[in-house]
Amino acid sequence: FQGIKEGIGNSQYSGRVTIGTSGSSGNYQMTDTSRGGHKTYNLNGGSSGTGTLFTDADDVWGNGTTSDKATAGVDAAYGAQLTWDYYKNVHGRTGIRGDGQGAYSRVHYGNAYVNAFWSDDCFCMTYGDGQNNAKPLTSIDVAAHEMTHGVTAATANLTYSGESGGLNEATSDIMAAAVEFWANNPSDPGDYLVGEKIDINGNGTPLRYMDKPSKDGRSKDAWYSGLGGIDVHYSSGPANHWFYLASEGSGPKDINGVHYDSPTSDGQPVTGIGRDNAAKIWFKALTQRMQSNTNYTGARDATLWAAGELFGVGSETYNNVANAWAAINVGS
Ligand code: ASN
Ligand code: ZN
Repeated sequence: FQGIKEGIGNSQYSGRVTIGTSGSSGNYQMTDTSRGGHKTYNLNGGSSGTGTLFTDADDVWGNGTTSDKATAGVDAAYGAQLTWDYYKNVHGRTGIRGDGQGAYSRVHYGNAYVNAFWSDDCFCMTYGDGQNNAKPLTSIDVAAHEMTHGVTAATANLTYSGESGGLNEATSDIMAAAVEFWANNPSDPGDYLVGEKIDINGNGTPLRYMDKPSKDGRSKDAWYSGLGGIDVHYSSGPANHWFYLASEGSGPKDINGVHYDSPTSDGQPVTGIGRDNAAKIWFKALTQRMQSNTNYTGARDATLWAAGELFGVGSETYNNVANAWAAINVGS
């Protein structure tokens, strides 16, 4: 019997998982036939082309460490699979473009490369191996972040500079958090941190914090007139903060063993609407209202429109969404 398979993957960050594969005994491929044909390739240190498709004789992939090149492939394939399933099951979107077509992933890009990226040109995600080639940037949240750049490009197409660039970055962080919570993987439970698994700072701290973005030393907690002039990975801060506040509300809170304490710029408390509602509102706003030049004020308008459509104008949820914007100094 040849066809759609469920392989076993020993990942680096997410424990033992199942991944969609194809083939038959003695000759399996890391091709996820049930999710648009998504393929995972081994660049093996290269920086162009696709390298080689991961293959395996027994459909058991990776050993949970970097000593097996397939391990990073497992994490990347698993992240892409979760993100596919999240968009399909939660938002009714099948594939990045909504057309059922899978993208592809490339791992082991370059040497000790400490980044990952989406490219619209190849319609693919690429992952470096991190410092000392020891921490591939293939955690669930990073994969979901990169894949979401594809969704943004296919929808609002937020220009990657100025305030729209910050909103583009925030969209990737927001959906990454949503995917991670939705996945509910015991080895990598959901949080409002970005990149907590890949130890990018070498001291165990995450790359970004959504409850209080300024904890990274560079991101902004609230909108200000110069926001559009800073790097998009820092001007994302206020929108990430909006998502945290809209989801969970202000004040101290512990979720899955992580402590959060989210301040508001206006000093007024915010009541959360729950992250599922906040994610639905953001997705609807992104795909139906935001455009390439949408700024923070436009994002507020778009989410309030979405909240009105989903929950009613002037509903409690609608008002809480507005309060979360006021808490990051957008609107009042
Ligand atoms: N990993 C980064 C990102 O997705 C790459 C970049 O700066 N574009 O934002
Ligand atoms: Zn990004």
